Amino acid sequence: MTTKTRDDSTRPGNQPGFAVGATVGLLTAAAGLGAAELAAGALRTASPVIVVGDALVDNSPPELMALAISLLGTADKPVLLAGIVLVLAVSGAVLGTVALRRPLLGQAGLVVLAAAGATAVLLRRADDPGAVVPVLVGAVAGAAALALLMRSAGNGFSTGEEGETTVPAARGEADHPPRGPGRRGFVRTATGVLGASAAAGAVGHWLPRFPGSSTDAALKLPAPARPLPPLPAGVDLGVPGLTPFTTPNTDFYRIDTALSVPRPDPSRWTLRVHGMVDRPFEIDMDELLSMPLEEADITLTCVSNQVGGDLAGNTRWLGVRLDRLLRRAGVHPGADQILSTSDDGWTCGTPTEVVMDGRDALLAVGMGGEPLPAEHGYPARMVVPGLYGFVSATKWVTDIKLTRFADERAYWARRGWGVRAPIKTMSRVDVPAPLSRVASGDVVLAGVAWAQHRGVDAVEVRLDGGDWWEAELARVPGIDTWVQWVTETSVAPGLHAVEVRATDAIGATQPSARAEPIPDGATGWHRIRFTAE
Ligand SMILES: Nc1nc2c(c(=O)[nH]1)N[C@H]1C(S)=C(S)[C@@H](COP(=O)(O)O)O[C@H]1N2
Ligand SMILES: [Mo]
Repeated sequence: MTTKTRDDSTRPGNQPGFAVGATVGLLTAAAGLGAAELAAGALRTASPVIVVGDALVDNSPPELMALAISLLGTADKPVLLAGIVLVLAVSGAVLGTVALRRPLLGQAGLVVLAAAGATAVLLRRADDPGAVVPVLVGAVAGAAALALLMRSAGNGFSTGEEGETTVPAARGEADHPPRGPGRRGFVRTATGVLGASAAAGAVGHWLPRFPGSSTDAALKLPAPARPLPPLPAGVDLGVPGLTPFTTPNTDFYRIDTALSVPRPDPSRWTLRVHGMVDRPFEIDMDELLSMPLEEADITLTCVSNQVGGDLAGNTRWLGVRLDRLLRRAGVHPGADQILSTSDDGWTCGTPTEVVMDGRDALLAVGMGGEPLPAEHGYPARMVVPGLYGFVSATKWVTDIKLTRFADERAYWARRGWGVRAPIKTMSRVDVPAPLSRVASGDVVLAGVAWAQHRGVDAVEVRLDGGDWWEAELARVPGIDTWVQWVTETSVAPGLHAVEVRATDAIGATQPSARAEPIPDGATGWHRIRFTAE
């Protein structure tokens, strides 16, 4: 041991400082998390962090969730999970500091944390009591790491060399034989615990992706019985910076309450259609794929989309018509709600009359020429043109029950969101990008507009609050997709504002009044500013 090290570690009473306590605690938390993750991976059950996150999502006020989605969009999940890990880390640091002085209190704190975690898991996963095992494994690993680290810290920081054997650690509780391995020994133990925790966590994370547990691309989709013609030339204006007409699957926005992506096995997947029907039935993937598949171009939109937001995507879907499945079941009159449930228990209420009115409402199995990606509902999801996703687009769907709005309410309806939610007419400026700089003189203005299942008749633009003029519209394959728009104007150097508004095919122009997304979709004109120089 060098003199320097000795000086640093010789504190009054030879008591390890806060930094050591915090390190012990953080590593205890890391060990617990790593072991839990490993157990969850090995048992193919949910990670406790995810389950606690699910419980938080389910029980958080709808206003908070709306705020999180609109502020963070797709990043809401990683932020929530990072928050949980952070809370655990801070608790660990506090616990470690306490433990160095009062070891029993430290272990008791660990028991309390584990009990809280176990309770959350048992409440949220009542259907799967095995999900509590990773919490217990994590608690045991945490306790072991805590004991190990405390012994090592006690040894390392009681500077018992050359006859100083009589100096006890604080209050004698962390008292250990002073011929310990010293500070370097503590660092070694700490590094070992950290390495083992990280390795366990990484392996646990990687385990569920073993071949056989993940089922992506296992599905071979037959060709559509009624293929659509290729998209008409001219759907894409090709303006740089303008949202492409077709959204690649990898860029498609993702919104859902699932903190870990459900991965139902298509060979075991079934859809049950029941409730207020004459002939309830259950259908598996083979039978579903033996039915005629159709294609439809549909722009999906999230109700949480703010004016100017990007929670919308367009693609060519492939699936079985929902009205065909419902006719097979024979829907009772009065069953005004299609209550669909996903593999992970999320529910969605869709007006029956909308699905049955002849539009291309699909039980989709493919998008963008591929099976649905896991994040977008593999192996099957609903898509209904004209309705926001939260009332129509159930991913990982396994159950469809015909019922009445008066009798049952779906996930978001119970949380204060709308029950019938047709997509509101919306338009957005993509070019110039908000707050960008462009050369003065002629500038191109471009964007997208949508009014699904009504169609967009006109898009108007104005500069700096002046007169509205009509933009040029690109072609569209039908009334269920967005449309690109483009126009040109001439601007002097300086700061400028562009506003846009769309009129649907019924003749209704987007209102200027701003409304928040909750309960049934935002309104208002999108306005961007740019500088010409
Ligand atoms: N199972 C499940 N399906 C769901 C949701 C969900 O939370 N869980 N969210 C819905 C919402 S709010 C929207 S906007 C769309 C988004 O679909 P996407 O993620 O494929 O873009 O999925 C819908 N389907
Ligand atoms: Mo949504």
